[in-house]
Amino acid sequence: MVVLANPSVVDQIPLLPSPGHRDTFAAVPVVDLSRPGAARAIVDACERFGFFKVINHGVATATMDRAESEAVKFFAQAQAVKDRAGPAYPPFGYGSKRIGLNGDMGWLEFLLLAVDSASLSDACTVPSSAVFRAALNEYVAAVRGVAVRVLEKMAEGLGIAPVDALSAMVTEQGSDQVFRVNHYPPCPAFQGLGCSATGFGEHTDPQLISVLRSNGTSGLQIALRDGAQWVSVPSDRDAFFVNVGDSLQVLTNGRFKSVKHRVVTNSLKSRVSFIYFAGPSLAQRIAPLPELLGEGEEILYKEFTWGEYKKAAYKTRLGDNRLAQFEK
Ligand code: GA4
Repeated sequence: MVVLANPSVVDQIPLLPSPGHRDTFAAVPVVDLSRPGAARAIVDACERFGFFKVINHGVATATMDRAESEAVKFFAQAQAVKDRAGPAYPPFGYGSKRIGLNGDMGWLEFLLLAVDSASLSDACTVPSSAVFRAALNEYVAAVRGVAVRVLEKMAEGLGIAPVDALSAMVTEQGSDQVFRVNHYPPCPAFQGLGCSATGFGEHTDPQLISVLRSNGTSGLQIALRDGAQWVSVPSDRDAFFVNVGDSLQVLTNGRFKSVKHRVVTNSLKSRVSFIYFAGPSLAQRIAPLPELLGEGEEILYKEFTWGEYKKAAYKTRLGDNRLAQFEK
């Protein structure tokens, strides 16, 4: 056996089966945000998959393109320059390959950023380029608007009043919103071997919802039937993809599914994605909404605050079932 004194970084990244054509999720639920049926369609998709695609969202293509091209420029800089914007933990900034604090690794580099109200938090000076910051701020304001509209439609579809019952958790002062820019460079090392490097390992998101937009490179996969099958989501740079997070699963007492997802790297093309994580304030109580409980329906979760959940989440590994310790 050959023992390498200094194994290359790619050896530390777990592998996944390369996606094939048969794994394509052709039936991604599509919600047209401009149509009256949107509320019903969102609820249906959240119950079935915890995942859907949003079209006719009203965000200008130029806003998305500008943010993307500035992100590409940022990641094209020399490693030493990017490292000056790090480390990502704690609590915000540039990171590479290490995800979280407990040893998870992926074939990516990223910016993890705090959002305050509708723009990047001034408390975090990364990214320092005024042009990149302005482009991200414009994008963040727009994507947050999409998240708010989705949460309003969701409340309408669930029949809960007032219309901002869910969205207010995200728009109120002190809400814990996070923005992530991910860059997955191509990884040709395993080309032709039937496997690919893990970009971002399987996990569920802890927040209420996450809103993702990527360039034209595929790689996102979601789990169907509780992880029994992984399907690839065809990329669409003009759309947003929304997934249900753990907190929304609890608020709906399990009616909506916090969907497991992951990213597989492409051997030839780089993938750039933006994800806005809509979280509530640290003090927000997360418990099934009484209006949604049927008569005699059993409450599935112990009560907790978002702050408690977040603290517990940072002690876990990426792929852990974080809700398990809060189940009754
Ligand atoms: C997953 C969703 C978001 O990307 C994130 C991630 C966070 C991080 O990268 O710091 C976590 C992960 C995410 C869940 C468990 C913990 C925390 C890495 C990790 C191992 C920003 C988030 O909020 O939770």
